[in-house]
Amino acid sequence: MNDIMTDLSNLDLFDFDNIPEELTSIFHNMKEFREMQQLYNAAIKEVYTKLSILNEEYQVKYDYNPIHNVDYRLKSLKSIIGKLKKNNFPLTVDSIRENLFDIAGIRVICNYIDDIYRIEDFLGRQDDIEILRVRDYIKEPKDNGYRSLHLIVEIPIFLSDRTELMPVEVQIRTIAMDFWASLEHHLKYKAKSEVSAELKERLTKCADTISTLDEEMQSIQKEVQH
Ligand code: 0O2
Repeated sequence: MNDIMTDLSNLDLFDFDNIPEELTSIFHNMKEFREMQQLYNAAIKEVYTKLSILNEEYQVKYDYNPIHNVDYRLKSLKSIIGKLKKNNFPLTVDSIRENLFDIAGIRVICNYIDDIYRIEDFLGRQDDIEILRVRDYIKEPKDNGYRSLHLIVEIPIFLSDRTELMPVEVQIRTIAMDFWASLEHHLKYKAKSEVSAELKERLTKCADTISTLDEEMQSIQKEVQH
């Protein structure tokens, strides 16, 4: 697992001399926005630490790591604004807290499918974590073939004068699912020209192949363990 680091800025893409009228509410409350970012960052650290402890416990007890690696990110202000606008939510700091649940994001990459549900179960058993939402795109893949388990979990952050409950989006998937999602994301957002229907179809077929591969790897791994 990679080391956790802190980046509370995410503001470098903004031209502070030319802030559009509609965004003045957020920018005039920049102190509040930064305090909110700090809370989300703390929430990422808390969940990350729990996952590290689980992985270490498995390593010591069973000589096995359910987690291959963990990535995390704070949603950038640019994409926060994009999502608020897309959903017609007010462009205010309060609206971010009330309407968006993926400001803090953690992606857990596992070797095997069983590990994904092991991690969900582990998070659900934590006294201080509540699972607010589950979207299982493994049992019900998206039409394009996207597979991943998405959880919104809520974790308390203990501050000097109060406790804040913060949501974190946890995406859990296998290495193979992640491999597929990276290419699909790249095609969707980065490809300069329109992606052809033929290419999309090939990618969806790849998702099915990857799913079969994941199941077969899981089955072999189970037999080896026995
Ligand atoms: P980014 O930059 O990854 O953060 P919500 O607003 O959470 O209620 P949403 O956004 O539809 O509704 O939630 P969902 O379905 O749980 O998916 C959210 C995230 O999952 C996306 O974040 C992606 O990271 C990932 N994801 C979902 N569908 C796909 C897909 O078809 N392909 C790939 N590659 N990733 C997917 P964002 O919002 O795109 O932004």
